[in-house]
Amino acid sequence: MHAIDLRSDTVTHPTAAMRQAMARAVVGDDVFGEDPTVNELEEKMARRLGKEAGLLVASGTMGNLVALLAHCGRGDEAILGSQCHTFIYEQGGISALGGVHVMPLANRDDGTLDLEEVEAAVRPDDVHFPRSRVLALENTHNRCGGRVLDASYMNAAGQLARRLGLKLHVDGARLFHASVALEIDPAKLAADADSVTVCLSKGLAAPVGSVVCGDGDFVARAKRMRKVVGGGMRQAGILAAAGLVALEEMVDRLREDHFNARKLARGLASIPGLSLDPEKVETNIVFFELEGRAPSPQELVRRLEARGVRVLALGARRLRAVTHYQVSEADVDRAAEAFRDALR
Ligand code: TLP
Repeated sequence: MHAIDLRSDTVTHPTAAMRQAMARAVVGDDVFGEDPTVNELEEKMARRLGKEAGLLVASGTMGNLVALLAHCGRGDEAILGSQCHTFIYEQGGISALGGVHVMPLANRDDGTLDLEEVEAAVRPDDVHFPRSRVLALENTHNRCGGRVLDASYMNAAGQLARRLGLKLHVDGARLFHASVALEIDPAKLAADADSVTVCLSKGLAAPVGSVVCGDGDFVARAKRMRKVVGGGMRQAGILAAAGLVALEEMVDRLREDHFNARKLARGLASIPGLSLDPEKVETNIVFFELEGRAPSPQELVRRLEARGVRVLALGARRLRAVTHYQVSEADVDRAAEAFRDALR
């Protein structure tokens, strides 16, 4: 029986249509701006998000890095969530490589930041302080359980950022998951952002790549940053070809992943020793905690592995399961049974 890999949606393999498109892709040197397939992907993604321009980058991490470095100079400050990917999982790259100071604020349960706290965190103009330059949000919010930040919150955050003279960056690694969950145009979620990173290689199943979108001046600055971190790729149309298929064929089906995640969450919630609220599972990410006499997360991971199910331990008592293209409804039922058996 095949293994059910719920560690992340990054484990998805390219579809047959992607592999065909990659084989046929027309390419050129993208550092010269001459790869027609890259240009097409960047234009289509920008249009889809209601932005002027796009930039293909190697990863979500690189997308956030080049976007934030395009907004900030050395000694500037980024206000962001203490649970966000950029703060926790990107090696502090904006500080290490770009000299950008960070002001982390506690994320609320639903992935949002309290906008009053954001306002209070903005530095006065004083030689003692860094300059507050950008507000960064994450949608969906990974460590807050794939929660969705809705259009009215994004709009309020955008209005506040403009009033305070901050740029708004959105780590939309899973922005399409949010738009599908809310049943709204992704451009509505991105409307107030000065920049957005969207990933092709998570739930959309492309092998490599993210696209950063914003206005033309922003993208020109981000492109310089991409080059200096060694991210200028040559015949990247091979990758962009898969990205175009991802954009055209893989977005609407995300609702299946959301359905499966909710189903998995209900299954897990009924197992003694596991604690979670399935009603809070809005997209494809399910976080849960071990309670009582349950084993350690690492021990549970081992027991599940022996039963053909893979999940990630992401805290002292926390684990994560993520649904995606390669996980069917039947797999989710089987995974819940494996949990039950592993915790018996
Ligand atoms: N997240 C990965 C791990 O790094 C945790 C995962 O398995 O979920 N923003 C968000 C919100 C992300 O979840 C991730 C990847 C990234 C950015 C970075 O993307 P990559 O891995 O392409 O650099």
